[in-house]
Amino acid sequence: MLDLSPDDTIIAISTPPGRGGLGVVRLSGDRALEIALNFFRPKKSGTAIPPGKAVLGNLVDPESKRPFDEAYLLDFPAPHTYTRQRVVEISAHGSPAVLEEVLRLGTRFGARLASPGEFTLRAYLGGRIDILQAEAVDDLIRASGSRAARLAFGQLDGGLSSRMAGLKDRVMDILAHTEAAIEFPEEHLPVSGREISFLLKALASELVKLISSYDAGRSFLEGVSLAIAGRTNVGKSTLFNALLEHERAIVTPFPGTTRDFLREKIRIRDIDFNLIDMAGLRKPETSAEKEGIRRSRDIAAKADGVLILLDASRRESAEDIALIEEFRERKAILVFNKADLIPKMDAGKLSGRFGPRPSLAISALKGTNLGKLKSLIYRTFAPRINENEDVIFHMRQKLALEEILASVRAAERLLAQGHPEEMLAEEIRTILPILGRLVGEIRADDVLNDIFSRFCVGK
Ligand SMILES: Nc1nc2c(ncn2[C@@H]2O[C@H](COP(=O)(O)OP(=O)(O)OP(=O)(O)O)[C@@H](O)[C@H]2O)c(=O)[nH]1
Ligand SMILES: [Mg+2]
Repeated sequence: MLDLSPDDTIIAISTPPGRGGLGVVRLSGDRALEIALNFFRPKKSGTAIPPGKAVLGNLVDPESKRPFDEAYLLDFPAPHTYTRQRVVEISAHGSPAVLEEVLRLGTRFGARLASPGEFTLRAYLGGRIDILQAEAVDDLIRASGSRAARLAFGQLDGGLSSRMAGLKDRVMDILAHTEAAIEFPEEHLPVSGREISFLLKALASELVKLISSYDAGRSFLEGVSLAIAGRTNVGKSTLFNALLEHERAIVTPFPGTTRDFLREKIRIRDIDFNLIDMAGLRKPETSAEKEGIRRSRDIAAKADGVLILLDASRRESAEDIALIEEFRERKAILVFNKADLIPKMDAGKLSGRFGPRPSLAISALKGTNLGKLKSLIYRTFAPRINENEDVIFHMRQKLALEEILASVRAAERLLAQGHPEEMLAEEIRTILPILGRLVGEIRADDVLNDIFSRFCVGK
């Protein structure tokens, strides 16, 4: 559970685990500097620590008085800091042994080891950022590419928060109109039902837009999952390896080679694709293969996109057609493999058969057209995001917005059915606490737990 009373001083290594040129330990809390000065000695003795300025010194074992590293100390007094508390950063060499010794000494002199995301939690509790911004901190750290990072930073900078503030203004406006309609007698109605209906409709369409940005947002952040589906022996594993540019999956001339699925990341331009190789789809010969095929179908059904791989050196069969049919409703590319051999398959007929669908002939073995395939994958499956538009990255945000949308729809119905304005106002008022929880104005501890448990320690 999170510690929601930020009274004690916390300490953590803020740089990633492992060895490096530099390693940073951070403390936050009233006693941060006092604790650090138990084991940090400025080179120039007797100097006071000036706020916000790096001071060179030694890290010293307080018992033996022996220095164990040289380090810079930075003291940031409250309240203009990340956590709004006093923050002290110690930059030493990036040696796990040194950094752990600093942690040990820090806790010995009264600091507590920080839990994941606890610095950011304090920034939220201290009112420096809202919950959307706290989520964006983690998104920024995890961002898979520069575009995702820019989007996350935009949210950290308050972009999404001000969008939500805008939503709240709209809701308040509608509420004011509705309440005015309650207060004024019929004949002096300053606002008409039509006006309120117009405002509700505009609000609903803004919500729909934000909600529908979730899929693109999520694939932006986590990558797009892409399953290579096809019958046995068409060259799925060969293509998987060729796209990864290393021999990850086993390839043999015998059908039924792959049983368990394999998942690896490839990067095309600024997007990560999670590529999945899997068992060939056919009538299984063993129970292991049967289970492999069951899992493969399951994965292909959940993937964001499918590469339907066909062996073009063989005449199309009923199974090939059934396979294309199976993915009829999915975002997919038809890939005709083994183009280095004499073609037997009527590619034109197959790709035309199920409506317009991108297709390409390749040779996974010889590497022919793999560059073109990558471009086609990007064009077909990369999320389309206009960087000037807000996107949401989290299911939590999507669910809250859907809840709000449901209230707006309910209000529209009440209005259309001519129910009294009091009922309308009551429905609209239910939106405010949902918005409050969404941005964190209303604290929901279970939500906080959920969000911060995903963070890394030291952030
Ligand atoms: N000529 C030619 N042979 C290929 C090509 N791609 C794959 N092969 C061969 O086809 C055979 C099967 O390749 P795999 O990659 O194991 O096929 P798979 O679809 O993963 O097969 P399963 O895992 O059994 O479903 C191997 O002998 C490959 O060398 C290609 O583009 N051209
Ligand atoms: Mg295989």
